[in-house]
Amino acid sequence: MSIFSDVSPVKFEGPESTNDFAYKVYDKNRTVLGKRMEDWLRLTVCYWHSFASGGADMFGGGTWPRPWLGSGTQEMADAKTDAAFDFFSRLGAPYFAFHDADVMADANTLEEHDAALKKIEERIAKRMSETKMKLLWGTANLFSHPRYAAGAATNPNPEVFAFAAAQVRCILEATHRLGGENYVLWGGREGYDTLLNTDMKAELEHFGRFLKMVVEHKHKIGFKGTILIEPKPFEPTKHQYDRDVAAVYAFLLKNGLEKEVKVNIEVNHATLAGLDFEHEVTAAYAYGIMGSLDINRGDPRSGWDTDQFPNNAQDIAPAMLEILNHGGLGTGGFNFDAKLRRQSVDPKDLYIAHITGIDTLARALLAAEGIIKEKRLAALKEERYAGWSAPFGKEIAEGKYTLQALADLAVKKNINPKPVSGKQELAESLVAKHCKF
Ligand code: XLS
Ligand code: NI
Ligand code: NI
Repeated sequence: MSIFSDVSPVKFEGPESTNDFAYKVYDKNRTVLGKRMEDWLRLTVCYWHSFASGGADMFGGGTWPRPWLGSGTQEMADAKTDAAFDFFSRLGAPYFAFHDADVMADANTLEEHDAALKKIEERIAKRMSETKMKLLWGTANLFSHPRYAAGAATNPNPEVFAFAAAQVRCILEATHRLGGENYVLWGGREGYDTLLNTDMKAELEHFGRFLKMVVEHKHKIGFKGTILIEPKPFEPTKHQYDRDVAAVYAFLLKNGLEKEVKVNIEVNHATLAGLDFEHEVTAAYAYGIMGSLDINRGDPRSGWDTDQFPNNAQDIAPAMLEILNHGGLGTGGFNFDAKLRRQSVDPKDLYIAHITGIDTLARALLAAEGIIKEKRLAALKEERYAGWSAPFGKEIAEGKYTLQALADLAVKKNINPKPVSGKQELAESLVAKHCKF
């Protein structure tokens, strides 16, 4: 029994249902383009916003009843674990994700840290086998403790770098033992507040070194999951080095890690970077580094990481289309790195938030299926690029011409290409009409 025990396991009841605690669209066994909804979405509940936080903001303390928060004892960590798994198993999402600090009792030294994490890992493993929950990813919190105020891997002090290495070793190994399918690094404070006191070149080199050590260790322990970097442009730092997918790709290339590390893209981090979510997803596929998603949105006007649950399928449909066209996320999933609003003090609010988010993803999935089955959008794109599949286009792309040879040929043939419609309005209408569920 926990504060989340009042709701019975959430079931699919269909679009006509008026039950707030039922799925209207998410039907895990429904087949979408040959794959079950559950297998496309790989839905994930995050630990930190829902169980390890009371909803405090910079203007006031926590408001949500989370009786285990505050003391940091083993007893309270155990109670938190049990409540979290009670919620997970009733919601019916198959995955969860956590930071080391979210789950464990407080520790003062690295030795205590190791022991406390191992202790709670036993309980998590037991609850996982009872509930059949799976771990999408584990991660280290390398940004909350005061020692990380100037970053972890990019800290001016190598001892902080070493402390972070010790922390990552513990949680990477725990993630491996718990069958985690990915390991995430979000560089919360890997950036700067002012360049006046920052050696950017050195910090970037240290950041690269850290990542190489993580990858080496992953192979050493035989972890088969994917290592993911989560890009974000700023907050808490003024500038974060892994600001977007393109910056991460450049960083990976520079360090020879482009085949080893992928990205965990968060919707609102894209918004904060001034990019569309579908831009980041499309870029990640184009660079070959698509990994996983944090599907929480922001508020386009606030400029903050407000971590809200998604509730608009049409916003997500273009990215979902890209994901379906690539056959899904591989080891990745859709993680709700999202939190309730501060007034949502009823434990049941957490169910409503997740159910709405999950139904929104299911709607976007069905919209993408409709767009693909209709084939018109794909045909529009194909037609637009048709010249590149014809012999002349192919020869250019394959490098048959030098600039001089191509210029000579263009002059000789007196080519004079006419503008053609990009059909943007039609493309947009072909998406909108499928967002009807
Ligand atoms: C913060 C990030 C964080 C990561 C995990 O903005 O989204 O929650 O997902 O450290
Ligand atoms: Ni995130
Ligand atoms: Ni975030």
